[in-house]
Amino acid sequence: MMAIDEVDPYKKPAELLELSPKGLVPALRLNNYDPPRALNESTVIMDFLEELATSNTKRTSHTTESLFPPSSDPYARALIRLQADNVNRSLVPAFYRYLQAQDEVLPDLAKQIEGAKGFVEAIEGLLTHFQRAEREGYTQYGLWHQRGLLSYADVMAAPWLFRATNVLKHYRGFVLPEGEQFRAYVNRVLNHPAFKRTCSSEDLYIDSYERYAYNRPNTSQVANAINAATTLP
Ligand SMILES: N[C@@H](CCC(=O)N[C@@H](CS)C(=O)NCC(=O)O)C(=O)O
Repeated sequence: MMAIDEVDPYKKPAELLELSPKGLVPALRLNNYDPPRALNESTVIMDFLEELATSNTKRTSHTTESLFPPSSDPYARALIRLQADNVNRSLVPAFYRYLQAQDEVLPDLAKQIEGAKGFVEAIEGLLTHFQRAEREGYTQYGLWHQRGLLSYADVMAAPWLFRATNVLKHYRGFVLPEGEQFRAYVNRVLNHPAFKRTCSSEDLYIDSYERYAYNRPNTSQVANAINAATTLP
């Protein structure tokens, strides 16, 4: 049984710091240990939950619940990991660079335009990975397939595509790139019940991301890392 508690990572409550040393979300408390143990880092948590599901259900091969192609096809699994890697190393930093870009003079929006271009390029980079999966015969891990499931890469991409539709729209007037396949993909992923269960209200996102939109100093470890052009925490 798993319970989702919402905490504010910008306030760093003790209950979060106990689980995640830098006070970043997400974090997972494992109550089946005494005393409880914890894990942090989104990719580590995802891998842990996937392996837990595999061992609990004695899954030896791919079932309809897996985030990955079957273990008998390591190449297909690697393609999904490439997609996810692209989200972590390109899409996420491009999202923050765009949102944090500040232009003093209104008609001169050069930095924000550059930020928007960088974010769109990151989306296009992700799409080339989906197209590659399709081209190489793994259509169910491409954009077009109407599978009922989310893949490991979809789970990584969805929060940022979602924030593009509310936070970036609100603060930057951003609209996601056109394209029938891409829009169908975004709709499918963002409306997936499993993804929707993890979302806060749109107002909460807009409120939390205000610090980035105005690049308020020392209000976020992520923002500081983007400003210093170092790796994200
Ligand atoms: N590498 C970490 C990054 C987690 C992260 O940046 N979380 C953000 C929210 S999306 C956070 O907690 N920010 C608080 C802060 O920047 O101080 C992961 O993938 O779990």
